Amino acid sequence: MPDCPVIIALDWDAFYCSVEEHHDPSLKNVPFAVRQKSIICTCNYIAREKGVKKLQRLVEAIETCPEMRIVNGEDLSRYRDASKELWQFVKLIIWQGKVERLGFDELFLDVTIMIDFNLELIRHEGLLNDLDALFKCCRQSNSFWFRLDKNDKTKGFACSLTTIPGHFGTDAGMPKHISENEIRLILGFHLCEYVRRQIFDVKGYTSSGGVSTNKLLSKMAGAQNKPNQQTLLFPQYAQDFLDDKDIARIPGMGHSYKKLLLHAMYGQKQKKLDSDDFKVISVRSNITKGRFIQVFKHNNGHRLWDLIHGIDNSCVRPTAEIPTQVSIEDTFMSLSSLDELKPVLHRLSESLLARMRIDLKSNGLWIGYPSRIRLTLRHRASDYGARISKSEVIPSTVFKDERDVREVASVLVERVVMPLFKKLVHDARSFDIVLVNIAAVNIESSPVQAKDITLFLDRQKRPNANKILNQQVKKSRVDEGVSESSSDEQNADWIDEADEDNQYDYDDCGHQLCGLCGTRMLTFAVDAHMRFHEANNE
Ligand code: DCP
Ligand code: MG
Ligand code: MG
Repeated sequence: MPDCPVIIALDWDAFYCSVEEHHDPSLKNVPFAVRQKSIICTCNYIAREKGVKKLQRLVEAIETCPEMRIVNGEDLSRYRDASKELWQFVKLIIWQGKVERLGFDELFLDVTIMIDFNLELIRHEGLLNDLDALFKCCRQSNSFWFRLDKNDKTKGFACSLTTIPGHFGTDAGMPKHISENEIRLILGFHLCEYVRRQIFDVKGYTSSGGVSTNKLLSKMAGAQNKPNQQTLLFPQYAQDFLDDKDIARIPGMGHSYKKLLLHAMYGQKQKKLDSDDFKVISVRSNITKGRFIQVFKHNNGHRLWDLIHGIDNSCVRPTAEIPTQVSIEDTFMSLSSLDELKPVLHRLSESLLARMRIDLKSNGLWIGYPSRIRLTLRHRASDYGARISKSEVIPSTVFKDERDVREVASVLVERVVMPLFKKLVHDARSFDIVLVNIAAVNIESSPVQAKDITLFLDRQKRPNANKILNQQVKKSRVDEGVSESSSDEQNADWIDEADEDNQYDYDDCGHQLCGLCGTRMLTFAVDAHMRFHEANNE
């Protein structure tokens, strides 16, 4: 059997609450929730014990637990900064920085090379010669020094190869026959515990962890036991583990795909279904692969079919230090006049600039230089999800920190955003806009681009800069024109969801509208919110 990858998934416990507790320690040990508009986006575990639920309406949550304290969580800066800090901390432990961020509070760690190295050490100690015998020996005798540094023997931690520091994913427990792959996963499980302990000791955050052979299985294993616990899932038990789960829990499936699928499987009889009919086992046994794939468009069928069988070939893609774009977005019932539109453009531009100063600066210096500003709109009359965009070279004034954000935002609106709007909306007297997104794109790590932009802005004085500009314009044509997007497509591939977040693609208050109840929420949290609806329906 080939060597299996070893993947750790981490999810911070009651993340926004933990961040708030760091800010205000008086919140520790009392029930409290973080609110965004009229919804509880999360609550601490003390509140959960009293019956409060994540994504509950504020009014209902207060009825459930009147003594609960409420913290406003509409400004996401604190959460974003804490999320970045924790990710960077974990990256220091994991070789080659193989750490991918998913949303604010989840990480995937590919620790395969760390495990390979340590397995070799175990081999040298002769411990792999008779694995079954090893497991029959006294536990204490199997103490192993897990090395965290190839060149420094002193950096590491002690662990016992036959001890499982947490839960098994299924009741089957340890496999009967132990091979090297089981030892690899056990080592990964010890590493997971070490990383979680370090995060707690140094940063004060608790987390839940999952260890298995791919991202899907590790993530789902991690969700099995919370908070502050970890779960190990051996791949031979993956199908049993998945079969028992509600189909909507498969990342990328979500509420809308589940509905589609159930309709294809049971047609109008759906009302009589019970929760067993929603399980993965039921889907696998009641629909053929061909029919399953037919139900989903855009090639997602193949991927989802693989996922429900525990197959996930997607790699852990280390998240780049610098995002590929920073964007701010908001949705509206209707924007149909310039009087309504202009304040919106100012507000979004201001938020974008503030965001850029957080995401693209480190230790007071710019580390990412976007070369263009892109405006994206959605008209009410357009097909569902159709967006139109155009971009323009960024003004150099954006990088002048000494200037007030409001002042710079006015320059941005006047020089770039309004002209882009006029290009996109041919008749500025007649429009009906439901979505506005302003983004800083084509972000490079080198300031060379920014110098080029300065040259461009002064090109009348320095005509040679036109050559550089033309090259930039050609490059940027790629992101112009019409781009299609719908919530289903965004949910279609959970790895793409991670990409969205890597792009730091946030709306103004970090919200998106739920199509079912109109609640506003973070884009990456839509799936969890849909599960909330679903739980209520069942
Ligand atoms: N979040 C949000 N809106 C949602 C879902 C989540 O704003 N619809 C935010 C609040 C959470 C954070 O994202 O703190 C992470 O989401 P999780 O689902 O991981 O929830 P928690 O970390 O709060 O709790 P848990 O301990 O269950 O992971
Ligand atoms: Mg969490
Ligand atoms: Mg999470």
